[in-house]
Amino acid sequence: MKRILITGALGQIGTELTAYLRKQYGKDNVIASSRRKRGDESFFETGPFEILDVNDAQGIADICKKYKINQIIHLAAILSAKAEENPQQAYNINMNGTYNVLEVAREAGIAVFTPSSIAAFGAGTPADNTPQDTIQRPNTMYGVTKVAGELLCDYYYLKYGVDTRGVRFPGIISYETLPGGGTTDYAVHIFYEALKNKKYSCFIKAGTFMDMMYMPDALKAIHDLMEANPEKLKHRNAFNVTAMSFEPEMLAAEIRKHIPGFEMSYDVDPVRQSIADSWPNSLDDSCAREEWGWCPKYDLSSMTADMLQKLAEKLKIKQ
Ligand code: AKB
Repeated sequence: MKRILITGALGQIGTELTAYLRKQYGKDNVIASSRRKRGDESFFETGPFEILDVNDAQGIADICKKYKINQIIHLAAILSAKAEENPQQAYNINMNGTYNVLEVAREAGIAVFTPSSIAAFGAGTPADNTPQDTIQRPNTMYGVTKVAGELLCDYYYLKYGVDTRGVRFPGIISYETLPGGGTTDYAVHIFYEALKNKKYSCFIKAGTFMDMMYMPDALKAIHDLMEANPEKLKHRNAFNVTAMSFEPEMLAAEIRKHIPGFEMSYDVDPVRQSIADSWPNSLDDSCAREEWGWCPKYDLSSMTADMLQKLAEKLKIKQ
């Protein structure tokens, strides 16, 4: 029986992953955790919740013991743009948090999923169709912690046999919980502004391509990788995964098919722009497809249609 602990469960991925996994494995088998209680109160009525700071190794161990956890999905992290505001804090949470989770997993024989990111690549990486195995020299603190996290997870698997697994996520687009502090966040904000005001001022320059994925595919990626046959996993901790690659004008044009008067302007943020410029334009995710059957369902057009419909329902806006 699966007994899963999710760290960072109140974040963009965590809130939806908690509900998704509770449907699969039963509500009492998925323990949500976060540094503090915030957001929608109804979330806390859907199943077990614990206050947990990933810098508190003993706290992680205690919760794992209390609930007989056999899988940790370690989502707690500071994202790229926020990490550049306070690199020391980002190092502490992203690096030491991952180390603490791995140490508890080693001692208690727990499997671990840790998301890496397109941020694990840098300016020297081939930008188009970025290969699975290639140069990784990121120049952001977030990227540094993601590469180190990939390597640390490999180490715990090779040295101690901890069942570590992970993917390099692109920007995730969703309507339940807003992302916080990422470079790809424009691709979420744009939908809110399009529906509310029919215009959006974008902080990323036109022509800047990045990989993206709609939330239902991201949830399925985590689930499917954790259920995959371990014997087939050659790249267990850092699978390239993607669903689409676009630049802001392409997204705006797609939104205009549903909201004809939508206007896009630009107020480029130099910090987030330079991060985006250092990331790939598009990933090659063939290893994930071959090794565990990765196959996303949503492309730019189906994601945009679904996102506008679901977000309009949520915001109670008539289209
Ligand atoms: C970010 O923009 O920081 C994240 C990511 C791509 O890891 N969404």
